[in-house]
Parts: sequence; C-alpha cells; structure tokens
Amino acid sequence: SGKEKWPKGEEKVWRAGMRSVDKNISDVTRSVVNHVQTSLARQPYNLDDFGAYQASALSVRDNLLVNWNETQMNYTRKAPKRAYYLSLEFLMGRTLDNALLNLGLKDQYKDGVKSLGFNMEDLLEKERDAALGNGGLGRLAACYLDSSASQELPVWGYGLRYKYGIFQQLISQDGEQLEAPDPWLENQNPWELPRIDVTYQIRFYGNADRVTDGSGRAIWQGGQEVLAIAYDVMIPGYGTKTTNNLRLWESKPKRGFDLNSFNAGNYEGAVEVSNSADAITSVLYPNDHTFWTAASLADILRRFKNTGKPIKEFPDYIAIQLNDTHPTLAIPELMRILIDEEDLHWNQAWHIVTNTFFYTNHTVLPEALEKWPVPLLEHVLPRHMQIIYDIVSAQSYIFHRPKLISSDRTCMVSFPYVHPELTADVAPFRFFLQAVEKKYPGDRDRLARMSLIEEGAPKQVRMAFLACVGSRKVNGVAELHSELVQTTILKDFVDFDGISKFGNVTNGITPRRWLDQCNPELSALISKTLQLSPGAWLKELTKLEGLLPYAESKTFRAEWAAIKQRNKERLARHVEVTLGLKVRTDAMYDVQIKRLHEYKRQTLNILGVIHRYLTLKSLKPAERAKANRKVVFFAGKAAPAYYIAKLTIRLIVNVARVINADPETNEYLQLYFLPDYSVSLAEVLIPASDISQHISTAGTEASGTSNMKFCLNGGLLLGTVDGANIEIAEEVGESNVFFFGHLTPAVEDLRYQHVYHPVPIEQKCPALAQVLNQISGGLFGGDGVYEPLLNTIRQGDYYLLTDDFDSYIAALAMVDEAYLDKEEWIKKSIKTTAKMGKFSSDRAINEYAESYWNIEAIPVPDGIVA
Ligand code: CRA
Repeated sequence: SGKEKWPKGEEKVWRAGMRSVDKNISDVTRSVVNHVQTSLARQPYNLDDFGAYQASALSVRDNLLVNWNETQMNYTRKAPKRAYYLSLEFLMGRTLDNALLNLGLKDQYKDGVKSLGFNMEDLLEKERDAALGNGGLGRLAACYLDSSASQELPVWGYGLRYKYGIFQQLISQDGEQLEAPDPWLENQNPWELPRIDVTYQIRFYGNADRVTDGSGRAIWQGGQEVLAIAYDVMIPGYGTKTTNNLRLWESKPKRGFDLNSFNAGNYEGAVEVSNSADAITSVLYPNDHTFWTAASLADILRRFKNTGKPIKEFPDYIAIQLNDTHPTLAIPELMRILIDEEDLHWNQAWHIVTNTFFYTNHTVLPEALEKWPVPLLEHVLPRHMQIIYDIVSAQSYIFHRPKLISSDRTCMVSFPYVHPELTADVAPFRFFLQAVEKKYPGDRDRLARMSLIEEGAPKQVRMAFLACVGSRKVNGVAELHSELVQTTILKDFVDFDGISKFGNVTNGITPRRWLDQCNPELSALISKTLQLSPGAWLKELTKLEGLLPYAESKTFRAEWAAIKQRNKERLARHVEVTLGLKVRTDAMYDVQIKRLHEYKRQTLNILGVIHRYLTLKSLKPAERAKANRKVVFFAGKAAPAYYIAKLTIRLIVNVARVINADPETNEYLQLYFLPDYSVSLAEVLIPASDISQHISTAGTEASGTSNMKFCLNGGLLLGTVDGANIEIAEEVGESNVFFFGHLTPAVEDLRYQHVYHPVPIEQKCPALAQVLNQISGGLFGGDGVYEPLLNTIRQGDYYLLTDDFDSYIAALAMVDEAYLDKEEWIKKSIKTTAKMGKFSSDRAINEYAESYWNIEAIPVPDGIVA
C-alpha cells in the first residue's frame, strides 16, 4: 500500500524518540532510536531483532566510552604503576549483557527496548561470541580483565584481533567433527574502537649486525615491515566507573611507497604489497607472536615515556604478565629495544627486563611446552635469536644476579653455548660460570639440562625456560600444579634461583558472568536470603558463607531446588530449539564440557555411560524401574588434527544415537553431545547441572576453571584428585565432592607397569573389557573405526583408564545413591555454593596485584577528571 507499517512497538514512542526534545521518553529509548536512525541508517518500521541489538549495543557503548575516557585520563594524571596482561587468547563471549550488568543499566535497557517493541532476552541472543581462544587459558584472561576493572586496578590486556575466532564445530551424519570458519567480525563489532592513529611498524627477517664497539648493540635492517593497528575493547568494572582497555592488534601490509625502488624505475616493486602480512592475524605462526609482542611493547614503552620518567625506573611503573609462554618473545624484544634503541648496557637492560616480567605456567604436559626451532628464529627474527644466545651465555650470571660485582675477567671458563658472535661486552658474564661450577662441581649435565637451547636437529629454544629466566616471578595456577612446576619442569631453576621466585596463584572465575548473569534466579535468591544487594556479595564472594545455615531450612531448599529445575528446563528448551531434540527434565543432569583431550578423559566418561547402559539392559524391568534417571551431556571441540580426540566425539555421538533410541532404557539414560561448545553455551549448561565431571588423570589438569563455575552454581563435583578439584574439596568439604582414582604420585609407577608388566584388561578390569568388546563388536556401528581409540587403552594406556575405571564406576554409584536422598543432595548443593568464595577471580587478581605486580587500585574520582 506504500504506507509505513510499525510492526515493532508503539508508533508514538518511536516518533517521540525521533524528536529528541520529547520529555516523555527515557534517555535510553532516545539513544537507541537515535542509533537506529544515524549509526545504522535504518527505518524503525523494518527493524529486526539484530538491528535492535546493534542499536542497543552502540547506545551502551556510548556509556562505556564516557567511563573509559575518564579512567584513562585518571591513569595518565596519576601515573601509577600499571600491569599489562599479555595473552594470545581472550575468550570474551558476549558483551552486551555483561556491560549492562557492570554499568548497572540492565533494567533501564530492558524497559527501554520493551517500549520500542523488543524483548531484551531475544536481543542478547543476537550477539556473536567473541571466541578468540581455545579454552581455559583464554577464558581465564577474560575473567581476569573483568576482575581487574572491578577492583579498579590499572591493568590493560594486549592480544591479537583474529579475523576468525575458534572454528565453528559441526557434527556430520557419521558423528564426525567438521570445522567451519567463524567470521565473527562479518556483521561489524560494536564493542571495538579502531585506532588508526595507533600503529607500529614491526620488522621481520633481514640481518642483524653486531656493532663492534663493545656495546653489545646490533643494527637490524632489511627484511620486511608489517603494520600493527590497534583496536580497543572497553572492559567495564562491576559497580565502578573504572573501565579498562583490551588492546588487540591487527596486521596490515605496509602499503607505503618504496622511494628507492621508484627512483630506480621499478614501479611495480615500489608498490608491491606483501600478502604474508595479512596472514599474521589469521594463522598461528611465530610471526604473530613477535608481531603482537613487539607492537605491545612499543605501545607500553611509548606510554611510559610520556610520563617523563627515566628508563631505569621502567620496572617501578610497569609489570608485564606473560600468560603462558606464548608471549615470551617479549623478553628478547624488550632487551632489543633497551640495548639497540635506548642505548643501555646489557646489564642494565637485563636488570630492567628481569624486574618487569612475570610468567604464569598453565601446563606441565610435555607436548604443550613450547619449543621453537633455532633456524626458524634465526631467519624470522635474527636479532632476537642473537639476544637469546647472549642470555644463554649469561645464564649462569643470571642465576647469581646478586653476585654481579666482580670485574675480574681472568677466570673465564668455557660454556657449551657461548655464541661465536659474542662481543666483549657480554663475554664477562662467562666468568660467572665459575659460580655454577662451584655450586655444582663438574655437573655438566645440569648445564645442558638447564640451557635455553635444546640440542638436536634442529636445535630448539625452550620457551618455558626463557620465560622463567627472564622473569621476576613464576607461578602455577593451582596448588598441586605449582608444586609440580617446581618439582618437575623447573626443578633445576628452583635449585639455582631459590624457591622465593616461585609461587602459586590458584585460578578464579568472575561471579558476575558465572553466577549473576548465567543464573539470575539463583543470584536473586541469594541476595534476598543474605539480605544484601547483589553488589555486596558479588564483589566479596566469601559472603556466600552466610547461606550455610539455610541449608537446614526446608523452604529454602525447596526454592533452591525449584531454580535448579527451571534451569534444566531452560537448557532443555535450548536443546529443543537448536537441535530439535527432546530432553527429559525429570532426571539428574550430568555434564562434562571442555576441550576434547585424552588427558581430560572424556573417553572414561563415555565408557562409563556404556557400562551403565549395558547394566540397565541386563536388569529385569522391575529392577530397572528403581534406577536413577540420568541425562548425560557432553560438549567440547577437538583440535582439527587430533585424531584420537575426534574419534572420541564420534563414539559419543553414535552411542547417543543407540541409547536414546532404545525404548527399554531411554527413560533412565539419555545422552547428548551438544555441538559448537562456547562461552554462551556454557552459560546455559552450567546452571542446569546436578553433577559435573572433572576426571583428568591425576597430575595432568593444571587447574580447571569450569569445575569452579559448576560448584558456584550448586552443581556437585565428580572428579579426580587433580588441579583445583583439590582446593574445591578443601573448601566445600570432602563429604560434598565425589573423588575417585589414583593419586599423582602413583602415576609414574603405573605407567611403568603398563609398559614392563602389562596385565590383560580381561584380568585387570573385566567390566571395562566388556565395554570395549561391545564397541569392537559393533554395538555402536562404525565398522571397526574405533579401534585406534580403543587401542590407546589396550596398549600402553598412558592416561590410566584401566587403573581408574573400577573406582570411577564406584564413584558414579555413590553419586546415584546420594541423589536418591533429594533433601540431602540439595543440602550438599547449597553448602557447595556457600563455600566457593575463594574461587572468585577478584581474589586471584588481588594476589597478582599485591604479591607479583605491586600495583594498587586507582579509583576514578567523582566528577570529570581534569
Ligand atoms: N588448557 C590448563 O590445562 C587451566 C587453564 C587456565 C590450561 C587448565 O587446567 O585451568 O590453562 N593450560 O590456567 C593451558 O592452556 C597452555 O596451557 C588450559 O586451558
């Protein structure tokens, strides 16, 4: 008809919103309408949910920007010591709901969009996850940013702006994992601010020539330069004005014009643009590590220089946290800047570096400890490789830093890795090898063991050692893990440097996202019960202990249980909408969600499910009717090249098909593999769980953080004595967790037995043998496809499934038994939540701030910062 239609909302509200003078319209409504008209250039009458999400996000961003600007001005004015969190991964998830919560604007925006005809919950669903990471390490970085801002700490994150997030996981007809790209920036990202004014040129390749003036300097030239462009992401603190920054770098080919080539008449050469530069933030390669660390350091140094402080005070104003070894090249890069560009002596530079960096180790698994081939580094980063060689030569000095007083150069001893290019400047350090020799006479093995460079073809740089040697402090992420770091991979360094350099900071999670946002009903019940505002306990999580007495109240338990039930129904709805599957809600929900990895033992879980299925099948109907009803959920991605992990997914999916279709048993046991695990999916799964599984082989899971999220939401824990499970049990009491399996000290011996005194599975663990035989026999199809997976258990069994299976099944039986007594179960659930205060990332970040970085809260004053 050509007439405008207003399917969304009230026409008069929209019209009023468009007349910005109208007093009857809330600021929120006006601002959203304004963004629809101007930023999006869209007409209100054809606006869909996605458009409304975009306009709301831009409007919220306006609020963030005001706080962000004030925070940064305040930091500049006060010039406090700052910390920088360098991480290759930031698994942020969605932003809108979190920003609204932290700004305290949830209700206003809910009402605002409602008056325009939209439902906030639908809009939130339109946002794509920012999935710039793999798993726990990346999500930890995101929780730490939330806590830093909430604690008003001057902390910035630095990372990479990947064009693609982690791959999207699809499951084929056969149950195979397929990977599709995640072009998360396709629809524009309202949460980032491009900073075309903040760019740096980063060099690769070329030649580094040492200056022969004895200064230790070198001139690095030639090669290729790439541009790093900054994108800023605002990180609002909860209930505070402080809004910190996450700066992500994008790589761009250096377009510019090569005047020399032009003058030489080579027009094409002059405008040549390298394609490889674009690849940096798309593909993972050593290139991107330098690219990003170099850009970040240049940026940090520029900000420091603006304060006018002398360079020797750098470590008094800056702490740089290395999130695992990925950013380790920052160590030689800062050395390069200080020596080659700032003209410092090697000693001075090293002093600054080793007082600036802090290194967190996140794994003791040998395959995850980075090693980079020397020839590759020599080619891509010749100057950095030179510096690493210098550090190697000086290594013995480094270990005895306080003794660097002697000027006697006469007692030089030879060292296995004295690089021939070493200048006179560095050579004196070799003297201090004598000290090593003195401490460990004749212990050449030790020197080789500790060297930053591993012998072999090719030689490789041990990044964890470089990070350790170049840092002021080193920590692990849970008590057991930190102890393992100190007694295994870094033992020699502990002997040499003293234990005081090594510590532990047990991981934490932000209770804002992982309780208030993902479980609003439980959060509301807690506030009501404690008679506190949410802000009073969300920022002081140990206050949850106040819930303990209510575990004895029948009415409170009923409310608690009803919320769990509604969270199950919400999850069931989600599965029905996304997958078209009907999940029963009158059952125990048992969840294992994490990256697929042999050490995490999803295989143990699926074998346990099959065992349960076979047992149910063997029962007479009357007996079966007594069984506990259970729904088992799995979710998680496997690395695209991780064959065994992908086979595990395939097995889970096909077992699910058989079990869910079996009318004899499917009332008692259902199984689901939910594809494309993400932060957002976790937010739906975690609050619905009765029990969750954290069942890694003892000593392999550094910490785990989802274990904390489940327990915070009143889910009980079934796990091995590993990682943070141990500390959770210490807090909530061992009677409230279900532990099983061998302990860490037994692992080595058991593995030895597997190899040298193998016992057939039929004999060692008949129940497991039966399960394996059913799979081999084709009960779940596959035509022998699972044999390689089963053979990892039959041969070698590195992750000790045959050792732990029986106690695992016994633990599952205890879970069933405990669940039969509903009232007791709910008591356990309440007590668990009540005792999770320790695991707030606020506690963790404060430990870093106090015991590592030595930084303080810098609140933004009321009123405008001048
Ligand atoms: N995979 C550990 O394995 C730990 C997180 C965060 C991990 C987890 O147990 O909770 O780090 N390690 O500390 C890691 O990424 C490179 O090592 C992880 O996420």
